[in-house]
Order: sequence, then C-alpha cells, then structure tokens
Amino acid sequence: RPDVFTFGETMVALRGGGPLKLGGTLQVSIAGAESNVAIGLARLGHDVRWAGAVGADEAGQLVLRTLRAEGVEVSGASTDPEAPTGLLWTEPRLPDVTRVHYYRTGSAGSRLTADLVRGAFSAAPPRVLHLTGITPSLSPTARRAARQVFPLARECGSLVCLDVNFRARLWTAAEATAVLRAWVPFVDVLIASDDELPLCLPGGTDTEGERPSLAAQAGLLLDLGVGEVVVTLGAEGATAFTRGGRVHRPAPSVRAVDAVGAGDAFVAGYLSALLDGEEPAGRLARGVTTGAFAVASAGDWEGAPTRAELGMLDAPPGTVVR
Ligand code: KDG
Repeated sequence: RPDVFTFGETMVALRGGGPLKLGGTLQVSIAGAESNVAIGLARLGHDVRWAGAVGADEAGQLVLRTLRAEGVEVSGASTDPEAPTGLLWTEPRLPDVTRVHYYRTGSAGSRLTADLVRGAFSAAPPRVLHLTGITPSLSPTARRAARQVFPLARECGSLVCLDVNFRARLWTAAEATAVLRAWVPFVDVLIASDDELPLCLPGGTDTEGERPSLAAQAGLLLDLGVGEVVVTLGAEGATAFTRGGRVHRPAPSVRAVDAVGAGDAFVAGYLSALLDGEEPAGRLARGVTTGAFAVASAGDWEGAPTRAELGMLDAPPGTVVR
C-alpha cells in the first residue's frame, strides 16, 4: 500500500520579486496545495501518489516532471487536450504581505473528473487519503470527484485527512461551509487554521453571538465523528484535539522569508509522523518543524526538509555544516 494518495490542481507558479504591474523578472516553478504536501512527504521518505489533470502543454510537462523529480508517483495524472494548465502569480507586495493571482478558471486541473480520481485511488488504495478544501471550489466536476472518494476510502480502510485551505478568491465562506459541513463526518484528521474552523461547523461563519472557544469548536467536530482536529496557529504553533484531550506545540522561531506553503508543509510533517506511528504530540512536533522550514525558505515546497535535515533548525545562528 502506498503511504499517501492525494489529488488536486497543480499549476505553474510565476514568482515575482515585487509589484507585478511594474514588470521585472519572474521565477518559474509549480504550486498546488496537495502536491506541496506530496513533495514534503516524499522528501521525508514516504511513498506518495498524486493525481490531477494538466493541459497538453509545456506548463503541464513542467508540473509532471517536477513531481517525478521529487519522487512523487504521478501515473494517475492525466492530460486534458482541451484546456490549459492553470497558472498563479505570486507578488510579494510588502515584506509580510504576498498577493496571489490565479489564472485557473476553466483550466485542465479544475476540470478534474470523478473517473480520474477513482481510477488513481483504486489502482493502489493508500494508508492515508489527503485532500483539501481547494478542490471542491474549482468546479462542480471537481467537487463531485472529491466527494466520491469518501466511500472509497472507507471501503479500503484509508484514513482520511482534510485540510480546509479556504481560498476566498475561489468561493465564498457560505459556499465553503455548505460543502465542508457535509464532508466533516467522513474525515478522520481535520486540519484548519483557527479562522477556518467555523467553516466546518453547523452555523458556519454566522457572526451573531460570540464565537465559541477553539476547544468548544473542536469538541463539536469530535462529536460529529472527526478523530483528530488539528488547529494551526501560525507563529504560535499548532494544537491537536482528540477524545483523549488537547496537545499544543509552539512553532520554532525562524527568520521568515516566505510564509506561502507553510500550511502544506505542516500537513506533510504531521502526516509523516502519523505514518511513523507517533502520537499527536510527535505529529505536531514534526508538523511545526516542516512548517518552519517552509517559512524560512522561498517558494511553496522548495525548502521542504529531508529526514536527515529535520534537526537543522536547532543549529545556532551562523552554523556552517561541513
Ligand atoms: O498552500 C499554498 C497554495 O496556496 C499554493 O501552492 C497554490 O494550491 C494553491 C492554491 O490554490 O492556492
């Protein structure tokens, strides 16, 4: 059994160095929340498969070639001759504010089909199925493709991990709430930032009245059948809620270079430790470590650590490894 199967849209990423309207130089890479997680896991030595659709174009080749080079298995991916590979531009607008611009409406990745996902899942049912809340925002077909994996995962005994990953440029909070609430009962490990948690709850983002505490929100989700609710808190670290209680782990402090991709890196670390049989405290410890590597490196996934590199964050400033 592969360790992890994940699917979603991966795009070409054009990374600017300043305000995009002024032109300048772009660095070309790839980005996609699910493939970021896949790369993070592959670097840590796990057997990972990714599926998604790319266009019959050079951008699609860049996506597949990069994933293969990173050791991610892509035999379940497909090429759509009728739509281009999606694109995103990242614009570091202020030292701590990055804007992301999408060109993905009608893209090959957003036309993901249920057949593609079912075929890729069934070819090798994984120990863990990972998906994100980005996929259902892409199109009705992508939403159906994602929804149908829950019974497949249950049948095959795959653990289901969902990262909420709300993208306000892709859908509204009300739309997200309607989908995510219906998905929650199928989820074993739910990962969300503190502001995303209400999107999974009955009542969603209604602002009337005071928002219940994190523990109360997590408790409602555990009552709905979620096994573990993991709340990411940025520089504060992350907290996991299970029926056994609550565990928190602060984030290692690093010099922040680029926060994009930190959430995906956290998920990769968390799942890696889960696959290794660690308890929630050990999962959080690896998650905040891989998250810190992402924050300290440019790009969404480029700075993801190998297993041997995990301890590097403890090195004192100025360390040279010879
Ligand atoms: O989590 C980082 C992602 O935002 C990025 O890789 C692109 O998948 C992406 C998205 O939809 O925003």
